[in-house]
Amino acid sequence: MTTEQNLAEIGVVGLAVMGSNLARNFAHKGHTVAVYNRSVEKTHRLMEEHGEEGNFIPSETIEDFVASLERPRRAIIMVKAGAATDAVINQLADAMEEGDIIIDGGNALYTDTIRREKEIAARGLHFVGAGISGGEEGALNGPAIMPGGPAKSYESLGPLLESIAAHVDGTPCVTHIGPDGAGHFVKMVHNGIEYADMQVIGEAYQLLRYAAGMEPVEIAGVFSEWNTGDLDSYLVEITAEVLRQVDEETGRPLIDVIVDAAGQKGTGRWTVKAALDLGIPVTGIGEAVFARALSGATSQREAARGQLPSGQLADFAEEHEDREAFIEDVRRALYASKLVAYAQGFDEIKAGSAEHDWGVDPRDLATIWRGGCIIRAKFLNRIREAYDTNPELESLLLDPYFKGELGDLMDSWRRVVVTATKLGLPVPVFASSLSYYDSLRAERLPAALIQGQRDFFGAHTYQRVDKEGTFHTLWSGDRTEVQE
Ligand code: NBP
Repeated sequence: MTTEQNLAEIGVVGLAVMGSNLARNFAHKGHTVAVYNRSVEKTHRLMEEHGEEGNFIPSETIEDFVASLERPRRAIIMVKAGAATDAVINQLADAMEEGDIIIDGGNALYTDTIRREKEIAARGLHFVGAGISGGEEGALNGPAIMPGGPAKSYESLGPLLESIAAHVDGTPCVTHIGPDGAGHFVKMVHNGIEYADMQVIGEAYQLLRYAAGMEPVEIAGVFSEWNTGDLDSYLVEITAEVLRQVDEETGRPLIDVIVDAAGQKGTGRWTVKAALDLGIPVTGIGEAVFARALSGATSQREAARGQLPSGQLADFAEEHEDREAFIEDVRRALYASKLVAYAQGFDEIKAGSAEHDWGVDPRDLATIWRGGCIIRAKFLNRIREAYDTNPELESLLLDPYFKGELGDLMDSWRRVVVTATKLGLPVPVFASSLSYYDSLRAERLPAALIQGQRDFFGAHTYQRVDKEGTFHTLWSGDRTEVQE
């Protein structure tokens, strides 16, 4: 047990990869940290290996853990999302008192967070669902943090979180996102954007490798070069590292010995499901999630490989004498597709915020995602500027700066999609993003025909371009039009 003089400012429950690193981060910043894990071995290991790094108060029971916290008590849960989180929340709530704050730093589904916030608030406690991005390294050295929950709790929690978050140009990568599930919703969409960003990088790699015939180490050089310009980002940087890696056992590029079936834990899928419910087309994220699923459909791919006809394929060398020009085209196609994916992600956040009345400010996200998190990128400064200029932007793509960029990127983007199609190389996000873009800018969409079909088979009615009202054609009668 602890004395009144020796209480912890913050506590961490769950000392696996994320929790132990987060606890060390708090300790490194001079905070006294209470730590607890269900199985005591992890607590012992943390104390043995890192106990000297700062002031930790380890506990072996949740009651001792709660008693070791100063008031209002602040405890961050870093356990497996789902039932484990519910179990820990209940244990903490039983031991805590009015005004104390429970923070869930795991990757919870935002609807769970909304439910938990209601339940915990009814018990007189504060509940904060906080998205934390940056993986193991971020948790230790500075993550991006997206806390939701009551604004009041941020008064007490904010300075602590700001001290451990990543900082960019002196600004901490954390801010209060909005009530109840806002933080976890925003973290979910962040992960969805991450899926799309990784996929467009993958598509660029695929083209340089299998269209231009470049070796992984050469492509690594291209990505390093790209990382000095508009595409400067953590994901482009680590792509070069992965492509440069040589497998010790075989001497081959590591990329060539990794099975090409991508895993997923669920946040990308959640982003798409939520977007479907909100009616927001996140085509880039959706295609990226499906691309992972297709890559993992190994028996179906095995059955189709070399079996399905390709049709007449073009010869890359014949059509592309200037390899450097093709590489630049691919860079531009990547940039344009990435822009679409971010624009769609921000659309989903805007819609989610409106639906739940969260008041999420897109400028905050562009600011806190610049550091600590997986999608950190220079380009987020531009997004921040876009929303600074016009917080009510209909689409990020309509910002004057990005509109100008797209003007420069368009021809390359179209050429790359055509080339990929002629070579039979899949580019689901490059191609679908271009179709989204062309749909957005289209004078007329075939939706008029769909309305006609719907009216034909189901009397679903339609509106006219030239007058107000709702109309129906008597398709199985004399085909005159009636006004409803
Ligand atoms: P895990 O997600 O692997 O969870 C392991 C922890 O959960 C251990 O401390 C374990 O305790 C505890 N736990 C479980 Br499982 N069931 C429990 C229960 N019923 N009661 C109490 N504790 C229980 O840990 P992680 O990878 O550190 O991630 C923690 C959270 O952070 C997750 O929600 C994850 O989605 C999220 N996150 C992870 C990353 C990442 O890069 N890994 C990034 C961002 C967010 P035990 O030791 O007794 O089994």
